[in-house]
Formats: sequence, structure tokens, C-alpha cells
Amino acid sequence: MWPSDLRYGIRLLLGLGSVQAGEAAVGNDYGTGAAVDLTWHAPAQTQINNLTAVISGKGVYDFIYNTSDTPPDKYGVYNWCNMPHVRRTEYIKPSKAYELVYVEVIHRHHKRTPYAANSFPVEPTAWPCTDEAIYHHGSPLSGSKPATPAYWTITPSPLNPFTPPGWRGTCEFPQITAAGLADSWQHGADLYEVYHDLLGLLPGRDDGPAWRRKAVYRVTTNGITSQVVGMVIHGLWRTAEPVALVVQPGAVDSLEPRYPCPVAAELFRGLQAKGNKLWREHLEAARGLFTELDAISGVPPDDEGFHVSLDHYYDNMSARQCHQMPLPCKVGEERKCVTQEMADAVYRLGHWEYSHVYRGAGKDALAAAVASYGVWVAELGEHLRAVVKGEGGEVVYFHNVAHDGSVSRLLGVLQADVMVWPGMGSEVVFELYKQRGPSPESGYFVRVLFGGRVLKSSNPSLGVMGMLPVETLLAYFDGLAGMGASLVVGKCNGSIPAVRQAHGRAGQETSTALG
Ligand SMILES: *[C@@H]1O[C@H](CO)[C@@H](O)[C@H](O)[C@H]1NC(C)=O
Ligand SMILES: *[C@@H]1O[C@H](CO)[C@@H](O)[C@H](O)[C@H]1NC(C)=O
Ligand SMILES: *[C@@H]1O[C@H](CO)[C@@H](O)[C@H](O)[C@H]1NC(C)=O
Ligand SMILES: CC(=O)N[C@H]1CO[C@H](CO)[C@@H](O)[C@@H]1O
Repeated sequence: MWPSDLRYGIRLLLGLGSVQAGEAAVGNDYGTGAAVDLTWHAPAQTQINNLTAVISGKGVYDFIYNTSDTPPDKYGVYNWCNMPHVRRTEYIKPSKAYELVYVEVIHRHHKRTPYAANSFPVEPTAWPCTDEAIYHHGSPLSGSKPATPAYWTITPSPLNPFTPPGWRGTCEFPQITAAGLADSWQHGADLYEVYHDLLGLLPGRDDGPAWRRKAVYRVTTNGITSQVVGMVIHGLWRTAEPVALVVQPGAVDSLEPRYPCPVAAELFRGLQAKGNKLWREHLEAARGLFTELDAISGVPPDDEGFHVSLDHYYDNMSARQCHQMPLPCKVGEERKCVTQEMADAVYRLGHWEYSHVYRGAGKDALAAAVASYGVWVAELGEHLRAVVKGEGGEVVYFHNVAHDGSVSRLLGVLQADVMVWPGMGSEVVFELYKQRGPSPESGYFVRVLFGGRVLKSSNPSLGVMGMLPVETLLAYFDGLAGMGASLVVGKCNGSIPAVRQAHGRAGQETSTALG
């Protein structure tokens, strides 16, 4: 019953050719008091999660890796450098029967330098960041003596005899590059065109300070999310005046996420261990590729970080390609270089890994995602519930800037039918609508968009999330994470079983879902 053809899989991933927004609410039988299925369901079979196809394949499914600019006629295809997001040109407005009342956006930061840990032992090329400023200053909120905005310029000293390990250049590793800042700004501008111009949810740029009361921005303690959100906010509002960002205490942040969750960590470790048959098979299948890459990069074959997964090689090469740098060559042997075929194989394996860890590996994958992202999911649930109950206050727009680990876990919780490694700027949007006129439900519906298109879940209670009664989504979130995240501490410390054993349907009353 699953589409086995990759193109179909990708079309589903991006929401093409399936139920479109604007149709009546997805026909379902989850009326008042109906049960919601909380169990894991296998993702669609595509070439992305077919190890044979990954190993024997060519190219990367027509995904883009070498520019942020997706050709207009292709917008919506996967672009690692700058993922598709909600924007006016492609946006599908729901029917007039639905009024948009609240939007929550979560997206991965935009393109950046690589992380320090993903450098090769000798890095011949330098990353220049002299075209941007990373501000670091503290300022009192009252009084007449504010700080002067101050920024860092990374300045290697010609005298200092010590060489920093890893990357060279004038960037922080990581930092959002100037091109990534430009993508961030455009992301904000595109959101304004949809949620102000098209739907009138957001106030106008000329409507005075209303937007300050209506919109909230949240980031993680990793500075690159703040670098992005400053540009997003200017893209939205064209202001250079200071804006407060919400950040949870770093040690327990739910957005990145950082709160301690030993059970999830153990489950994720298990999915990526030699004891996991599929994981072991993929590492064995990648052995030849690793040998070739090690010989060029100088990474020692016993360097664990580079060999437990393709992650480090993927980051090293994709960051280069997104910034139009050539693929790396062996130091001192300039004709021995990583080929595009090798890079493509790394990228295919990277997608296979994300698909395995967050979706394909079975109920442990769902349990790990739920435990490690349950707090954020419960926070989202509370935001939706507050609006439905008329207790949402003035806030109509909540914007989170996060990481691939955040978006992946969320897609895992939602049981995305086609899982990929979320690229730079990957966006998931939750749109809450009020149906005009009488409705058998509360009259509130949620549409979930990934890459600007309706997301399809493998879980039959969620299905194509075009217009899902809010009760269904809340019952699903509550069933997995507990209302107010009440199950998460227990699922994280093992006092509540994280992995659902029985294949039954766990019931959840609609009335309690809104309580
Ligand atoms: C996996 O891919 C291989 C090679 O493309 C193909 O022969 C096989 O049928 C695929 N398996 C599934 C389950 O789709
Ligand atoms: C990017 O890659 C595609 C396909 O591999 C190629 O056709 C295109 O010319 C490349 N674009 C740039 C900007 O290098
Ligand atoms: C685990 O979490 C529960 C809350 O669900 C708490 O009551 C219990 O004390 C915790 N156990 C340990 C060992 O921390
Ligand atoms: C991001 C990136 O590509 N970093 C490095 C990967 O490894 C080669 C070889 O050492 C370097 O030249 C790249 O700069």
C-alpha cells in the first residue's frame, strides 16, 4: 500500500498530489471521545530508506546541495542549503470557511560554517567571515547609560605560536555565514507576505508596536539561532530596534533539546550501535567509502567521531558545497580529491541515517523522539489549547529557531511518512484555524506544513495533516507526552515505560484533551 516509487515518495514528502488545503476537514472518525492511535507506524518505503538503493544509487534524488537559490520552477524540492518554506508564491490558502487564529513556526537555523568537531586534521582552506558582525554585549534595561553595540572580529595573531585545532579563518565554528544571514532575512520576509499580506493574521509593519505584543521569538542557547532570528525579525518587521528573545535555561531547554533524558539517549544509542542490525549493515556497506574518504582527508580510521555515522563527513562537504567551495583534496596531493559521486553517496547515507534513527528503526525511534522532545511538544499543545479556550492573550504568532536535532525529533513524534535529514532553514508550521459556522468539534483545526506543504504522517490518526481537528492532535500529544508534559520526566528516567509494548489503541477523551 505504500508508494515504492521515490518520486512519489518525494511528492508526498512535500505534500504534492495529496489532499490539498481548502478541502473540507479530513474525513475521520475521531469525533468526540474517539480514540487516537499512539503507536508507531512504519514510514513509506522509498529509495531514501532502502539501503540497497542508497548503496547502489547515483545522485541524491535531485536534491540541491550547491546553492541557496532554488530555481523558481523547482521551489519545493529539497535543498540542503536553504530548504523550502512557506512563501506567497506557492502558498495554498484554505477555504474561506476557515479563519487563521494562531501560527507556531519552528525551523532549523540557516546555513553556517561547519562545527569545529567536523574539521579534518589539517585544514588547508580558511573560512572568511570578515563580511559580518557577531554582536556580543550586555546592556542595562533601564537608566541612561546603555551599551554601544559591540561585535567580535576573530583575529588570529601572527605572533601567537599556537595554532587552533580544526578550521582556520576568521569565523566562529559554527557561525551563520553572510549568505546564511541573507537566507534568514528572506525567510522572515516570506513569512510576512503569507501571514500578513495573504492571511491578515499578523499586524502590518506600519501598525505601530502591535507586532511586539502579538509575536514571540524563541531560540536556543546556541548562538547561531540568535544570529538567524535577528535577521528573520528584520525580514518580518524591518526594524533595527532591540527585540527580546525567549530562551529557557540552557541545561533544561526543551527547544534544542537539552533537558536530561537518559532513557531517550540510551534508545538513540541503541539504534546507532553495532547491535542494531540495520545500523551495522549500513556501516559495513559504507566501509569502502569511509576508506576512500579517510585517505583523502587524513582522518585516522580509528577516529570514532568520523566513523560512527556519516554525519561529520556530510557536514564537512555539504557546508563547502553550499558556499560554492570545491570538494576537498588531499593535502600535498592536489589531484586526489573527493569526487561529487563520493559526496553524493555520503549525502544518500546521511538521509538513510536520519530516516532510520527518527522513523524507520521502529517503536524505539518513536519512544526516543517522544521522550526527548515531549516537553516542547507539550508546550506547543498548551499554546494551541490556550487559544482554543480563549486564554491565549494577544499572542498570535510564535517563532522558534532551532536545530536539525529539534526538527528531526519533531518529525519523529509526528511520524513523518518520508523522513529526510532536515536541511538548513527546514521549517515546520502549525496553523490553527477556527471554522466559521457550526461544527461538531470545538471548531478548531490544525494544518501542519513541512517545507511549505501539508505534512503526511504514517500514523492513521494524523494522516495527511491538512485540516486535523485540534482535539485529535492534542489527544495525540497528550497521550504521548502527557498534558503539561506530565509523562516526560517519568519516560526520561525510566519510571514510566517509554516504549509502548502493546499494539492497542490508547483512548483519549476529546473533552479531557481540551481540559
Ligand atoms: C530497494 O531498492 C532496490 C534497488 O533499487 C530494489 O531492487 C528493491 O526492490 C527495493 N526494495 C524495496 C522494498 O522497495
Ligand atoms: C549544482 O549542481 C547541479 C547538479 O549537480 C548542476 O547542474 C548545477 O550547475 C550546479 N550549480 C552550481 C551553482 O554550481
Ligand atoms: C522519575 O520520575 C518520576 C516522575 O514521573 C519521579 O516521581 C521519580 O522520583 C523519578 N525517579 C528517579 C529515580 O529519579
Ligand atoms: C566544510 C569543509 O569542507 N571543511 C573541510 C573538509 O575537509 C577538507 C580537507 O581537509 C577541507 O579543505 C575543508 O575545508
